[in-house]
Amino acid sequence: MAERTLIIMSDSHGDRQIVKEIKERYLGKADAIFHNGDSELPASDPIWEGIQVVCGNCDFGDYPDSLVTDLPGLTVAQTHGHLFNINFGFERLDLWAQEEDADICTYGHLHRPAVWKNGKTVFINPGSVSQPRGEINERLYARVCFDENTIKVDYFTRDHEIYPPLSQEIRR
Ligand SMILES: [Mn+2]
Repeated sequence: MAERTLIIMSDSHGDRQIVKEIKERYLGKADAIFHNGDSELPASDPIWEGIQVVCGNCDFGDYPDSLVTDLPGLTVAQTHGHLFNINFGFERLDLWAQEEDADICTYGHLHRPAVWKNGKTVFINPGSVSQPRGEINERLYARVCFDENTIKVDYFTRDHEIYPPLSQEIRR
C-alpha cells in the first residue's frame, strides 16, 4: 500500500480564512480533510464540500455529532469530544473508538495538540488552528501519513510551517 495522507484541523471558531486556506492547499492532494468541530460556520457553507466535519459545542445546525470514515486500510472515528466528556477523561471516547474498531480516533475541544495510542487506536487532537490553549502557544493543524506499518503525525503552524517538536511516528 502506498503512503496516504490525511489533514486534520479543529476549533477554528469563526476563522473561515484558515479553513479556506487549508482546503485550497490540500484538497485533491490529501486523501481526506477533517474538521473536528467548533468552526462556528453554518453547516450549509459550501466550504464543507470535500471536508469531513462534525459538530462542536459552539456549533449549531445540521452537523453530525460524529463520523466514521473508511479509507483504504484505515478507519477514522471523528468527533468533537464534548459528548464523550473528554474534559474529565478519555474512557468514553476510548470505548467508542474500540466499538468502531478505529485505527485513528480524532477529536478536538481541548485546543491542545495530543497524540497517543491505546490498543490499536491512535488518538489525535490536532490542536486549535485559531485559539491555542495550554503551554504550546501555536495555532496548529495536523498531517497524518500512513501505510500498513506506521502512522506518522506532523503538526503545522497556521503559516503551513512544520512544527517539529510534536512529530511522532507510531507503529501500527
Ligand atoms: Mn472549541
